[in-house]
Amino acid sequence: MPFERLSVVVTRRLPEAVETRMTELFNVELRDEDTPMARDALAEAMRRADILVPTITDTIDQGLLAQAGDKLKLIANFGAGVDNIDVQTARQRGILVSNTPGVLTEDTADMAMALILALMRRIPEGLAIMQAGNWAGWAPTALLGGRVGGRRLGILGMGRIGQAVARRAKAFGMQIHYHNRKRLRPEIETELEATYWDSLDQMVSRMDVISINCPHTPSTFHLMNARRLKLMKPSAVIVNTSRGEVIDENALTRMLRSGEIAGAGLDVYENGTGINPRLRELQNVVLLPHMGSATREGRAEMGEKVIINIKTFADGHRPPDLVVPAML
Ligand code: 8YV
Repeated sequence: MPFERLSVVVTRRLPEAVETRMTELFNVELRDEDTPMARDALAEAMRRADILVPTITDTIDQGLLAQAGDKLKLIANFGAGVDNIDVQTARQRGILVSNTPGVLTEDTADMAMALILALMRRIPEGLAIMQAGNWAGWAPTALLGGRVGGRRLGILGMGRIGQAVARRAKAFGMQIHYHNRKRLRPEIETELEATYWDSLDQMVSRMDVISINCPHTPSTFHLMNARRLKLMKPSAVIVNTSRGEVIDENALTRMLRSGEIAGAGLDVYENGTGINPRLRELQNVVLLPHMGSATREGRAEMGEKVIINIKTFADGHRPPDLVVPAML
């Protein structure tokens, strides 16, 4: 199939350079508006496209896949996480799914570290005082945070991003602990000076900081449920740069309000933009609008990955970043 003829539908505005390159290579339909595509428009796009390029704001479930046209052969997700796509059903219908792993690892890990620092050193509170013109000058007891060095960091999900968080945290003098489906190779554990915990419960109960770095799958949904959150030390904080669904947001909010957990740094939320309003009222949280991978460089590289996946597929080969249900 010559790829010039392939019709590609992109559901969101992408960086200009990515859109330009796609226009040169494919018969591409781009969006003018930068809003999530409505479900009926998405269904329509899936009927007329050979290849769909969605993002996290498109939920491609069984219902939509059932309406897809025979033409649709590849869903080349602009994003690493694929929990917005029913990969299993897509596969059953002969539709391949690819993603963009690897290129947002370092940026996301930077943001996890930024959240840890912001929380522990109370940066948003300091900023708020300065912006309100309320600074009365230095005081020995003002805005005291906790020292980051020496604290125990428990990383939940020690894939590429988890390991990148570990490298950064180690440089800040933190002690690295982790829980993962699979234990890391000994040489990586040695390099990161990381302690493996087979029992997530035991790890959670002993950490000063928890960082969520696992993908959202049926088995990680609410992995940090009310029972596990209760195991955290009252002085501990939790950061999440992965997916909101891994934490029971309502339970977390309750415990932050009651002081059972000291703080939370969140870049992602259980129900997208529908954030628990009580969470927004709290002082001991740092809330960001899912910007962990939002660098110009990262977005350009994500675009390149999408293009390579499409081109490789069009050339009759397996896309390099093919997602197979067994990986999930
Ligand atoms: C992306 C992300 O920006 O790639 C991911 O999995 O979480 C984000 O940082 C987003 O998913 C784009 O679709």
